[in-house]
Amino acid sequence: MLIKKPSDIKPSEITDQKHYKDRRKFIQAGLGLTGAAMVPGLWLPPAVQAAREKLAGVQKSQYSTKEKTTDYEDVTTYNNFYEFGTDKSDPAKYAHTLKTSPWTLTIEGEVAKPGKFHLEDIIKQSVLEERIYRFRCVEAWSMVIPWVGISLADIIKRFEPTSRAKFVEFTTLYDPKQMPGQKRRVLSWPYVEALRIDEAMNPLAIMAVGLYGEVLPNQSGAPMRLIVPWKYGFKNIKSIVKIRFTEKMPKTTWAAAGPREYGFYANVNPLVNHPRWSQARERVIGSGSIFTRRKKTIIYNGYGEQVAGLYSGMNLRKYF
Ligand SMILES: Nc1nc2c(c(=O)[nH]1)N[C@H]1C(S)=C(S)[C@@H](COP(=O)(O)O)O[C@H]1N2
Ligand SMILES: [Mo]
Repeated sequence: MLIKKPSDIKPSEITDQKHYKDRRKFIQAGLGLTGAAMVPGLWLPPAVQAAREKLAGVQKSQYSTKEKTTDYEDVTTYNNFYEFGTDKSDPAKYAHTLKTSPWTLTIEGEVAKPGKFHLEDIIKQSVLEERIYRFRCVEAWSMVIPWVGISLADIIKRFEPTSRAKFVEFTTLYDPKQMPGQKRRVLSWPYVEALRIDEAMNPLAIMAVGLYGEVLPNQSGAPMRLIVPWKYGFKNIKSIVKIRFTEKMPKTTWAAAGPREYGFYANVNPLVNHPRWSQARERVIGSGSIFTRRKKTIIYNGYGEQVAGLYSGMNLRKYF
């Protein structure tokens, strides 16, 4: 399913790809660098990424917003993926060192059917849907992104969680060779995120394997990342290798790094500010204008109808 038909590949795409790779090798050879070396300040074309592959058989979804989507260029060059550096432009430049195939997903903890699975097999058994979702980073910027995803609930059910499974924990790959940003201790690696199991089973929660109808580019969290559109961006963990079902609330990377700044729930809420900035408004990322568009942030990022019930009776200032 992830394999592109030869007829889909334009000859120009192949030559361009080769050209860029050769160019990169040439630049690096001149500087005496090896393939994975990071060169601050040296511009390298984002097209070092793998050839873009179309995903077949993607269905439309009733959960998609009709808002205008953020340009592909912005979605794939303005990223947070600290495993490849902390600048927004770093992931597009450096994430090509991540090898996304083959990819093994390990299922552990409170489930009847734990094990190691080939991601290809999981995807083959799944319905792929286009889900156009609003995306709101805790840094108060936002995008609208046409993901291609699989219902997280559908995936979870296959492993048959036990009655003790109260939380679902997700872990990103740890491999400093492929993810050079992990050589610096900007976060405690590997990146870990988690949801309460009822949040994970909500129909809005998906595992994204693509965007704009194509295989997920590495900088966007290939080959599979979590998307929970009513929560701040940092919950949307990328390049997942492990899903663990637990009875106790897992320790998550950002909540551990800054417990007063990043809560476990991280539900988008314009009334609960970050200690260092307001969450009332958001900067809409988009090209084509020198003016920065701003808009009001909506509670649960506008998905309250589907998710508010998960938090009824909870104090949202305490459980932020
Ligand atoms: N493994 C991993 N996942 C991650 C991050 C990260 O640094 N590492 N950054 C998070 C943050 S803060 C945001 S805003 C989103 C950014 O996703 P995008 O680059 O696809 O927009 O990814 C989230 N998932
Ligand atoms: Mo973020």
